[in-house]
Amino acid sequence: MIRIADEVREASAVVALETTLVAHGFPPGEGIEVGLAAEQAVRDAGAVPATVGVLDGELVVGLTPAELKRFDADARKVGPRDLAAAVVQGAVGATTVGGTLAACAAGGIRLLATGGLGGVHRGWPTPPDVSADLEALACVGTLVVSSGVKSLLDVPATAELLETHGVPVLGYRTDELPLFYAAHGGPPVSARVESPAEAARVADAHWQLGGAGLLLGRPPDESLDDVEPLIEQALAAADAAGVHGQAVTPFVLSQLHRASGGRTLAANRALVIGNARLAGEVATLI
Ligand code: PSU
Ligand code: MN
Repeated sequence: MIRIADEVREASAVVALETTLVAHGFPPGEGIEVGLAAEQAVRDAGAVPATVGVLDGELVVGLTPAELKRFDADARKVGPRDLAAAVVQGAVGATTVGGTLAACAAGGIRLLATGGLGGVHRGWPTPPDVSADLEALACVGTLVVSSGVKSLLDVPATAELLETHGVPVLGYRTDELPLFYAAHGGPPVSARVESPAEAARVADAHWQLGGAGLLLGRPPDESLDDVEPLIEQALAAADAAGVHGQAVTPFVLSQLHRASGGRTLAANRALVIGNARLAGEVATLI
């Protein structure tokens, strides 16, 4: 039911990569290219990438490039609740951070890289939408490297919920939780770290002390500081179109890519690759 690639099984430093951003986070074709570039960034840092997805009745940990190409916009978005049905029904299942964390638990993988974590949607409790990423992170002993929480969400509420779940929120050379496209303006992190080695030591200590998941927030290299009005427009458009549940995040991201003239697309791509590289660096030190 779970297939772990030989290279992943044998490596000492592994970074899991998710496939929801590949299938649903970018325009057709571009997501696969971003996924392959993230894999290369992990390798450049000296670690082995394990891209995760459901394919041909198995949860695959370490997709080949040819397999990754099958994760297009027709793929199911697969969170923790969706894994079993996707496996049994032979679906192409693009795993979210939460779904990918289940594979990390099965494969003993200590690092995961993504663009932005899911979280509490704006306006909670209407809709009562909280990403399953948070519950998974609370349970699985993996360090997730992201540019914080996607800013189309209620980021301060998400940070509070992470505290409730005992998830350390580390800032990579920053005191503020990055806001995905923007470096500044987020809630305070629970601790700041200055190097991959320090992040690795904190994660290791957290696990020795009985903790589970951690978040390491890396600010985007180039901060987009004028996206908030576009986010508000995109959320209103989602509402007007009756988009809800799992479809909200992909809908809003693609609206933003269009409305920003591609600037959010370029930023998203760069931050995914940068996060993969940092995760690779930390992985070699754990
Ligand atoms: N990072 C990106 N783009 C994405 C995601 C992360 O740059 O599309 C995905 C991740 O897979 C994350 C998901 O788990 O968005 C959250 O979706 P939701 O809000 O429906 O829980
Ligand atoms: Mn959701």
